[in-house]
Amino acid sequence: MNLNRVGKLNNCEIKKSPIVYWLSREHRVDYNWAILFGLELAKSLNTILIIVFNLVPSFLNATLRQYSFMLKGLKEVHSELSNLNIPFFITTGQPENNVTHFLSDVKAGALLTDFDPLKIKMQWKNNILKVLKIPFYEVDSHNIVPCWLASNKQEFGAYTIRPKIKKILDEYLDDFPKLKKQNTSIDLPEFALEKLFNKIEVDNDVKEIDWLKPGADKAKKVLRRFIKEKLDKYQSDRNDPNKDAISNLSPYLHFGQISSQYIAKEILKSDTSSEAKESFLEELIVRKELSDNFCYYNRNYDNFDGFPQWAKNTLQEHLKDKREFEYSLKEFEKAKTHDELWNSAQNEMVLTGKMHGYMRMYWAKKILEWSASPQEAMNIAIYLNDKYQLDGRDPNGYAGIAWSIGGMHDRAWSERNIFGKVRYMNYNGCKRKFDVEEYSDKWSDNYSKT
Ligand code: FAD
Ligand code: FO1
Repeated sequence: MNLNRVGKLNNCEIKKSPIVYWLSREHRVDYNWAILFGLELAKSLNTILIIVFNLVPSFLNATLRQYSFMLKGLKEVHSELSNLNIPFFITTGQPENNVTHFLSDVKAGALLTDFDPLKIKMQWKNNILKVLKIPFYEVDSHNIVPCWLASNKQEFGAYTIRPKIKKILDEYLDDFPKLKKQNTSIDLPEFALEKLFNKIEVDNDVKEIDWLKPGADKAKKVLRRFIKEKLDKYQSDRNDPNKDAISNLSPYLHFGQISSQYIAKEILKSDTSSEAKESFLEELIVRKELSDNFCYYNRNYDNFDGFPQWAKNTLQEHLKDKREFEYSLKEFEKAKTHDELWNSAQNEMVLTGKMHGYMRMYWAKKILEWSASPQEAMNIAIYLNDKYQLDGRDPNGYAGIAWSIGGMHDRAWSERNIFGKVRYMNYNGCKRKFDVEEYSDKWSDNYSKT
């Protein structure tokens, strides 16, 4: 495999003892480079690979909806790993204690984990690093081009990261080999799904959804349907929330139940126009990898301080502008604004766990327009996004919200009230793009289409 996907986080010497992969972001076996690296390392030392997932009882406002999607997906990972004789353990509680105890219980010779730019993940890793006496490797199986290689700094926008990614993309579109069963005398652990549900401490009022089924197998089915039935119209229809033109792959990508590299390879192989492929891959690769770049190099990805300087200045200058409407978090959450279109987008998210991509921009920009300050708007948008979206709590979400409210990865536009030079969006703009009434009827308060 291409070892550029692996980073070493310390200088400890490897021991001839089991290799432990602490799986956290990539909940799949196929195209999971950490598993392949772990198996190769274990084989070279004549030892075995063991995998552990640490379940935290709460995670960035996630609710039963997202935990259920995640745990059911992990059950499938467990069964696939059992077929390969790879023991898969689940610990519950805080990773700093659990992972270190697990390592000493199995007398581990090295630790691997998934690359993840979120602050909470970096904090977990740093705390473990402080006490670790064995090598600690980080593997990027989320980005096709490893995040730290695509660029060594925060990029200004898609236009600056695109050529950097494209220059080396082909090198990273390699095939994933078929994994061979490993020999182990360790008893394979069970996966007690119900017991895991009992360990989580989350908001049970945000219900599970059933229109999208979790797991790697279902993710591949959703991809196949997208390629067969929707890809050719993606470019023309993707900004129309009334049309079923987008892939719905984001929840699977968020939990690592499918690999973007696998998706890209299937798209490239498909019998579709090169324009359609280009348009989809721009989102899947350039936009998505730009989000990881943003969160990796900007520790303020979730607040006002992380915005570009021009946006901070202009928003600050317009801080005292009169707001015609101002809503509290509760009013936003209950979809009680004066704007039927906004309320419909909020309802779509609350009910289905996935707001259409085009509406997400309108939704977040209106939160800026109707909040006391840009920071408050950020707090409200992140809170709601992370609580209700299946794909929330993700670099794409933090980047999308910072784009909408703080001009991140965008340029200055003509100046106006509240927004200053941050790009504005309005109802009439939506009306020009799609049938606003059809969308509002579908997601208005009677919830009849769910
Ligand atoms: P498709 O159009 O089929 O795209 C395929 C994939 O490309 C997506 O799954 C995603 O990985 C990537 N992609 C598409 N659009 C973007 C984009 N603008 N930025 C980065 N990657 C993109 N995405 C999330 O995954 N989680 C979030 O919490 C999230 N919150 C957002 C909040 C706001 C305010 C905005 C403006 C955007 C947000 N996005 C988020 C980005 C984008 O809207 C979603 O990725 C997309 O709507 C997911 O649906 P899909 O998979 O059907 O999209
Ligand atoms: N990662 C973990 O390592 N352990 C968890 O218990 C866990 C819960 C969780 C719940 C909802 C959610 O959206 C994500 C969660 N994650 C968890 C992290 C996730 O796998 C991703 O790594 C990040 O959210 C995005 O980078």
